[in-house]
Amino acid sequence: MDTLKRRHFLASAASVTLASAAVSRVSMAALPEPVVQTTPQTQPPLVPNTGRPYNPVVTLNGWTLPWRMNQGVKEFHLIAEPVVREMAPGFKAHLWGYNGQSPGPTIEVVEGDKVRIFVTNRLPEHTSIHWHGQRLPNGMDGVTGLNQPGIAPGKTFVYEFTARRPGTFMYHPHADEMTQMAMGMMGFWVTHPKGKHPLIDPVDRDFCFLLNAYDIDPGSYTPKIMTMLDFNIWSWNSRVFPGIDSLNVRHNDKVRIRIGNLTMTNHPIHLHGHEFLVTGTDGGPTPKSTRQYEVTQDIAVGQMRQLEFVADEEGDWAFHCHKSHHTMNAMGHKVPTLIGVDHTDLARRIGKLIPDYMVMGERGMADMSEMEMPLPENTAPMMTGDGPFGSVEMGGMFSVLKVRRNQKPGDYSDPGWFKHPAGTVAYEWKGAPLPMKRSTEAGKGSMPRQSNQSIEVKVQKPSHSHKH
Ligand SMILES: [Cu+2]
Repeated sequence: MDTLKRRHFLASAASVTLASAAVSRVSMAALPEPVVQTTPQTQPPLVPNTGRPYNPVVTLNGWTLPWRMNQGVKEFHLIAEPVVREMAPGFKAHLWGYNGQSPGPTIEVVEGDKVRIFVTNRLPEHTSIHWHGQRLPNGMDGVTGLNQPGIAPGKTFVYEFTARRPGTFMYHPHADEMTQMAMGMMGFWVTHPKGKHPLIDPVDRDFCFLLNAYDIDPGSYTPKIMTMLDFNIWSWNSRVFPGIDSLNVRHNDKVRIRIGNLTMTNHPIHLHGHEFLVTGTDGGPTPKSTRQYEVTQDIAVGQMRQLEFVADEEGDWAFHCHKSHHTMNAMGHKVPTLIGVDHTDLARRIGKLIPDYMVMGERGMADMSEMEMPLPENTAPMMTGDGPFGSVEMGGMFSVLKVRRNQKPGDYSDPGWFKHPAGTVAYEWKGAPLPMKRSTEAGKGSMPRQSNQSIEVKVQKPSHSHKH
């Protein structure tokens, strides 16, 4: 994990952490050193070297958060902060996330683990974390105002609970949720079973990602947080095709894909070339008697699903949301041109009027120098992706399952395009065209044709006289 950059900020944060009454309850020398990830590339599985063993997951275009063991408790440190996320090559977004990225790192624990999560808030407003789907003490559920006060900017809170049931979970703020989730604050959580489980099979590859959505006009960087339905960026782990890494597996691998939906609409996720079983839902592993083979699984808002299959067909198989508008990138028409807007000067001038004003993403980041660079239009093409046969004409929630005989166990690298055996690719018909002949039987049966005259259909458009 040499791409992980460790950030030392304990000295500057010391006054902050000591000021928190919650932290002082925990007997410890210091907070766990926060680990920050700077690349959006899929990181290899984090094989556990402390605590109970398990078979780690691979987070698509993401990573798993390392922990430290403290007297039998697994300790994690999440930093809620503004981040710059490359959503696809040439397209960056100013989001809010955790530990350098949106979504935040995946948290992996084992059933029965005692877990302590430190959450430091570096956002300009209060936050909290709700551990979506977990059994835990009510005061650890993270709903601001209901279960705890919000975590003020600069403060650190501690969440402690035992991961009681194995399964697929998520985490996200429960404070100014509309803003903070629209800005990208969310993460994945996997609780592995301790030992053999009758309903949880061991797999060779275990992938996970979140469905998320943004409204970012082409040429701008920050999501519009008031959008309720009309999003234009449909992403997996805050990446859009062709920025989403392929899922690379070995032929005949048993594969599990865990998906959580934190958008505002449902997504029918469709896999080509294989049938899968839904082996897990929000409530944990599904009873075997309820499992049936599917090629599409609808995932509703707030739901998690586990899809499992044996990858026994070689090739490059499309894997995508089946809503065709969700496999496209930004389609904005009323686009304000922000290219060339000098945010540095804007911030300085507004700062005279509002002393605390800051441009999104300013705190703790070097984005201002980036803004002064000459920028190309910051967006991803609506339909794009160069495949071996031309443009794939996709965007958004689209990736490829690559099944290869020579993919080594544990190797997640991209094997390149599939080399089709001779005679197995659709081809153009080069023979004589078939004669076209119209049927003379039309109109028979229960609905006989009345006359040979053609019927004209008049379309009356609604008038626009009323004012909006
Ligand atoms: Cu969709």
